[in-house]
Amino acid sequence: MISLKEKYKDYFKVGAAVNTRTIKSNSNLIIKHFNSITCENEMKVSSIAVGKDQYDFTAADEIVAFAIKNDLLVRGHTFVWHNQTPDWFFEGMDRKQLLERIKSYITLVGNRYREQVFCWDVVNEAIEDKADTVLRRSKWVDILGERFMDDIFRIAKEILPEKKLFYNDYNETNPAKRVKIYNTIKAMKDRGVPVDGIGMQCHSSIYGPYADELKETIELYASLGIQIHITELDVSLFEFGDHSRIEKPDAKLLDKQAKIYEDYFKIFREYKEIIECVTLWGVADDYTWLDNFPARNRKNWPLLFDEENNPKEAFYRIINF
Ligand code: HAH
Repeated sequence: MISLKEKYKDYFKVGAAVNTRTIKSNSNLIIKHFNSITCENEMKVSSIAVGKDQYDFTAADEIVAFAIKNDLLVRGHTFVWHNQTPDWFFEGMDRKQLLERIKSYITLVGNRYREQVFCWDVVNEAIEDKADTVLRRSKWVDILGERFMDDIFRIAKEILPEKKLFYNDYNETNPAKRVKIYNTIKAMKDRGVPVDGIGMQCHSSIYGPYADELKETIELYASLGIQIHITELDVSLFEFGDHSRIEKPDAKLLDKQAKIYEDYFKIFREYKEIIECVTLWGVADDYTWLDNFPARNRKNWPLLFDEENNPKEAFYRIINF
């Protein structure tokens, strides 16, 4: 069977989110089909900065060693986020102190994985979903101020000048949200802030967003003269907010999913000049974060390979072109 990364070698890198379990349970698939990986959780601040001046690199090191051994690149995910960052990181910090703290954190982690990590999600999900606000309220904004992303990207560029630095977000095709993302990144670029690309997470479902919405969004972001990465692609079988269950997906559902993947990848190929990397948020349906989100313990089947690690209809549709 042809491999994804082979098929797409003239288009973009193909990546998958992994963790310390899946690099074992899905290792054959990862090695055969992908040339980039992202740590699902292991490079998040809460995984590494386990206590004040206490760092645990065990899991991230294990995954990076797997990447080195198998010649895979790594997307770094993520430095600054309102989520999965311990409270003590902010406690008693004024602006100057927090900037110092994040600077030494980025230095420590950025340097440790310098060889293998080719880009970083420097800031994750800073834009608000609700229509009336632009910036999401967070400790970062509270302490550093409205232009905290300027500071963070400048610091990251100083430490990691040779790496591509990304702003990453979800609901990125939503018409109101994408304009806010566009305006924010545009204003940063106009101020000379070193942001190299936008990460479109692409957590989707068979109910959308559809390829035309994706295309409009890619066009909009690309007009900023930056790169785009698809960073967390998966296609849920449930509409967002629907917490119902199914026993096993039937051919009709899997066909709908395959059609979404097919349409998406057609667009991705069209924009290969600006899309450098397309990453799926998992490897195979035997493990996906969507088994616990947004409904706990509700099985989902959002990826290209099934629970037995065999290719699904979606896989065939994206390699047959
Ligand atoms: C992403 N948030 C995060 O970037 C990633 O780090 C995490 O492992 C999973 C998903 C997505 C998200 C969403 O789709 C809906 C609401 C909040 C966050």
